[in-house]
Amino acid sequence: MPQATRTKKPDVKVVILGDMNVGKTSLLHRYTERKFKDTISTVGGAFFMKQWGPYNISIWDTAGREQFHGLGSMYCRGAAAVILTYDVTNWQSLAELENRFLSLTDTANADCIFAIVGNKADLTDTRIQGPDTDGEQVDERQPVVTCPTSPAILHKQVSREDAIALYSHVLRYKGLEEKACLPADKMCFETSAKTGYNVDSLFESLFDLVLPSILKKRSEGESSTVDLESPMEVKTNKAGCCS
Ligand SMILES: Nc1nc2c(ncn2[C@@H]2O[C@H](COP(=O)(O)OP(=O)(O)OP(=O)(O)O)[C@@H](O)[C@H]2O)c(=O)[nH]1
Ligand SMILES: [Mg+2]
Repeated sequence: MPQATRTKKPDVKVVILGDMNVGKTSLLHRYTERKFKDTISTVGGAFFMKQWGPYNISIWDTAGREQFHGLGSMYCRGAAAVILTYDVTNWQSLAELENRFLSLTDTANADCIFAIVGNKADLTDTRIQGPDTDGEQVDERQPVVTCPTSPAILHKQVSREDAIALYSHVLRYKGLEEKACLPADKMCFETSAKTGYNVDSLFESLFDLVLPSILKKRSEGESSTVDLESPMEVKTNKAGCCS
């Protein structure tokens, strides 16, 4: 974050949602700090500001734990994009997106863009276990070769087709015509916060896609200010209210 800039107006908001432990915070760390580091389960939420060309994008990390569920719709208010994140080794984490998280996006912008993201892809595919696979395309036709030092391969519980089906469901839930929306192919990602695989590609594709939303908002003259000197971390008390 540039030291010289005391305050910045976020032009647009991107929110990361998903069950606990799917790797939301790790994805944000990977993108913003270029590393995979230890995390503790998020309390409430926290945001990061990203400068994208002349625009400022706030990216909101949210808590997946059920006790913070009530806060989700508050974080989604006015969002231009929502990243619905699951863990490719955990079927339930995909189901939770539909059962628990989708309704939280009711407060997002009417033209909100949705990305479906299957994280922890390194656990199911040795081709993306290397440390420098950021953004690389893995050739699905190549055989998976397990090298003796690779971590064990886990069963992939969620296929890309499952993710695409969820994307269609999201569009139906929003009352949108599939043909008029961004194609599932473009909006379903598999990532690894651990190796960096596809992480830049995810965030940067979304940033490009929300640009029209920024221009629209600017033309409507909306604004809000965030003080970047005291990065905000919203904590909650036991009752789940902001403290
Ligand atoms: N192998 C692997 N582990 C990951 C990956 N991303 C996250 N993890 C691990 O998964 C655990 C949870 O990661 P977090 O980023 O804290 O998950 P979260 O979704 O932010 O969880 P909450 O804050 O509780 O909602 C940690 O032990 C991470 O190290 C990944 O891409 N690959
Ligand atoms: Mg977290």
